[in-house]
Amino acid sequence: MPTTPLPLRGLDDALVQQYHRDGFLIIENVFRPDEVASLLEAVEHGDRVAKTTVAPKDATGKAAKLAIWFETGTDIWSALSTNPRLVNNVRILLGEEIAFFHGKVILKEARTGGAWEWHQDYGYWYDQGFAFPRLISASTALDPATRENGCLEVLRGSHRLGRVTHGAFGGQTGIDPVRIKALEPLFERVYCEMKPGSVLFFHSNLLHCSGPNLSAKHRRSVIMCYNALTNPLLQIGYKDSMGLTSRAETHACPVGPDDGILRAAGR
Ligand SMILES: O=C(O)CCC(=O)C(=O)O
Repeated sequence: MPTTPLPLRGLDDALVQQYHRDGFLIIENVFRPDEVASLLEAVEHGDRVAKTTVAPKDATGKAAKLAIWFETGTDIWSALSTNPRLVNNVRILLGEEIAFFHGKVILKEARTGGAWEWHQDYGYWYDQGFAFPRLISASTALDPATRENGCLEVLRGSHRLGRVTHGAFGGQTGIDPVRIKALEPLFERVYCEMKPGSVLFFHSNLLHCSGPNLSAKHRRSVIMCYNALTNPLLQIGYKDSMGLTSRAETHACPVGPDDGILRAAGR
């Protein structure tokens, strides 16, 4: 699908309108090859991914592996989550100041990577207590993302449905497949094929899924999620499967230096 190179100073009004219409936006060349190489090095050899990887099963029993964390820290992942090319553009898209929520690396490895069932991120985050769906995810491709290796699939404009009920389907939290079948003809299904360094910004109510990776090529990506700074996290007694309550920073996400990723990698 056609994508857009990042305008020098950030997203312009036409791209913001496109985001509000479609619920997502793919921007090419946000990160350079040396930055992507540094992030992949940290995926393969860094502590953060090694220590935070979990592997929920998909409907067929394949592991949908991801590493997930809730604090910014001081490493290369912190440099990515505070990079102005993400933070400032998320601020522009949400139209308000933002706080860091969490980061995660999707590890969809060759031949073994599991699927993600149809869901909205706010289907999960509503239950965690976020009062409004004023949250955005920014997914950066680290490997080429293609239909063959299980790229993200979205229903264009589906964020306008509002939050849809989620339940336990296919071993994951997701939307009832019967409802998805009925909803799908209302929207265009878009396969988000992306080059490394491209970023997909998407609304927390956008319906999305991704297939298994049956190909010989890895599909790894890193997703930074941000909450509007004034979006309350309600204390409603939510606990995750490990008994932990939900967390989100309560201060504005810092804006780091543009070359922070390379600096953190010692390049
Ligand atoms: O990137 C993927 O394959 C799935 C990620 C996803 O669905 C999510 O983070 O909500």
